[in-house]
Amino acid sequence: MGQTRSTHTHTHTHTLIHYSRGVFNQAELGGLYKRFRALDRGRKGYLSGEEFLLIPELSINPLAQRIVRMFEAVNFKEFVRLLSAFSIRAERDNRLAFMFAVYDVDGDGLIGREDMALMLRQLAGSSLSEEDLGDIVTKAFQEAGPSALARGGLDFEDFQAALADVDLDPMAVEVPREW
Ligand SMILES: [Ca+2]
Repeated sequence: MGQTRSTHTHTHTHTLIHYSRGVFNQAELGGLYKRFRALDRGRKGYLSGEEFLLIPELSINPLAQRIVRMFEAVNFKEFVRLLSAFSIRAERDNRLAFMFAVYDVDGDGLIGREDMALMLRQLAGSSLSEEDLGDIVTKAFQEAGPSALARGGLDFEDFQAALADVDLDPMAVEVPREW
């Protein structure tokens, strides 16, 4: 890569640290910016889904496909926010909130039957029959409890409770300090 003029101003960096919810420091943001520029073919100022998945640490993550659908184009701010939510250093509730947003496919604030069916279909592809799919979703709802059943989906509190004992670290993607 040739040396390019940095567009970072001091204020901009502070905004970005805030945007990463304090997960990344200034030096790490500088590294991320270099990586972003290297992935951004043609200097568009954003990454396509395909370019985003060129990050090896992300391409092996099961959530990455879904995220690419959420963001057809990822600008640098979104890039920072996404990678910070994936970090092992992110606060648990921030990571859960991010996962919740990913699973709430239609964005209505509940993880409902349709959301689950869509997720499962994306993850399992055609290997899952409609009947199997229905069984899995029904079982998940029964386990989520009567309030979720009555509401027609898991809200964020249900989701937090359902994952209370789950270690999120295996789902984390740690960004290397040096790219
Ligand atoms: Ca939903």
